[in-house]
Amino acid sequence: MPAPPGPFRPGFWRSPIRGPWLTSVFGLVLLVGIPILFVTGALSYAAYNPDLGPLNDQTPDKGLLGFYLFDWPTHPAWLYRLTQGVHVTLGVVLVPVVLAKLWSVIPKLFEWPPVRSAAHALERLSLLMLVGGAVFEFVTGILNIQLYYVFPGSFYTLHFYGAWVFIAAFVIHVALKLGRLVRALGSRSLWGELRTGVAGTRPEPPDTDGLVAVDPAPPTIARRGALALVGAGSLALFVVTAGQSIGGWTRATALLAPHGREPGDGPNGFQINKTAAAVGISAAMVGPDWRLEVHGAGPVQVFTREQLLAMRQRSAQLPIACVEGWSTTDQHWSGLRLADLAAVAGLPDATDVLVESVQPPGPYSSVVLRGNQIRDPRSLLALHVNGVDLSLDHGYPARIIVPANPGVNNTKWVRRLTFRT
Ligand SMILES: Nc1nc2c(c(=O)[nH]1)N[C@H]1C(S)=C(S)[C@@H](COP(=O)(O)O)O[C@H]1N2
Ligand SMILES: [Mo]
Repeated sequence: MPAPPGPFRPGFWRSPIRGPWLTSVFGLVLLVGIPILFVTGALSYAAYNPDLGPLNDQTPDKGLLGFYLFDWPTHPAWLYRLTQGVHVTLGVVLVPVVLAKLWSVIPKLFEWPPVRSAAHALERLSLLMLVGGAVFEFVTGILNIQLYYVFPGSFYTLHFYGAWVFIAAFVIHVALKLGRLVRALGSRSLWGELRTGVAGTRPEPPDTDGLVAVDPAPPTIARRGALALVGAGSLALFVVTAGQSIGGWTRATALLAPHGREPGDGPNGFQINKTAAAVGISAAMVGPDWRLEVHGAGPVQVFTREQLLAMRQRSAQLPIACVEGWSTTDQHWSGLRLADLAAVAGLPDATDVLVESVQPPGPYSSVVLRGNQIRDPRSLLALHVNGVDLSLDHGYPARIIVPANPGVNNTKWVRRLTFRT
């Protein structure tokens, strides 16, 4: 059967720089970058403590995919800030490389006939999973960090299962192509390419993969130009993204940060994820009638904010680091140690604590924290930040702050703590 006209015809793709060498340069960058994205993503999953039960677990059908879950540590306090900052920043920075890699292999996506043999069918299926998985993971990730929740169901679940499909296809792809990648990289010198302008640009020798154009057009860009274009794209994205994770003055450069670059002034002037208004919390709900309930071994204990303030106040310097990649520098929090509250509840050896907020039940309104998080002396039910009362948006009258905890588990507007063994 002859190939249909258009992109299925060998003569259709004419770029003189398309070929195994250029594909392999982009491939090498992704060979390093994708595993880092996968590992930091898998760590973020562990950091959410999904093994602590149904409340934390948005992926109850994970089965074996949760095999590696471990007690997420509280040291160093900036751990999640680092792993998730790397995950999000690297994901954004790799977008131009992924696009360039797809461009460089596009003739392969239009192979004719579509299937030649069983082995060829398997290879093409793995490519479908690879390209589909990559596009899916990058698109869901970027929509999430831009707070654009258009997917059916939860981002978290989609991104989690998508990651496993993608990494499986990635491993197969690397196993099939690694030899060719090494050979192709050895076929030309990078320094030679960097010294070659448009006029001297020649196609690579014909290849069995069908990347090199059979009927190349005259060059309009050198390989170094293509590399510079992609590199400049990645660098530009780095510059407008990284500031939201690094903080300090660099936040002013984070043009893509969906929460804006100016978190406000004063002691409460740092990033807010959901404002009180956004989740339906009014000042009246946390006014003079607000009480903290502490459940544990004995009868329920109830405290007013004044009573909590009369107890021993402790402080800690801790950041907030959100799954969306942004984080704050360390803030000075003070309030009650979770460990002291566990003792108040009669359960100094509590293995977990259920934290519930004033917010009506729903996403983010409650969470379970683990024993190691309760026992860290820097883990607080904070009443103050940077020397003043928490603002309503930062969780007044009381919020959780635990070192290395993903932001989402630092529940704001707390009203009940249930310690358990
Ligand atoms: N009750 C409640 N707590 C919450 C949230 C929420 O929506 N409701 N958002 C969480 C998320 S996703 C993050 S990143 C942090 C952000 O804290 P901040 O707004 O004080 O910076 O609060 C967490 N605590
Ligand atoms: Mo968050």
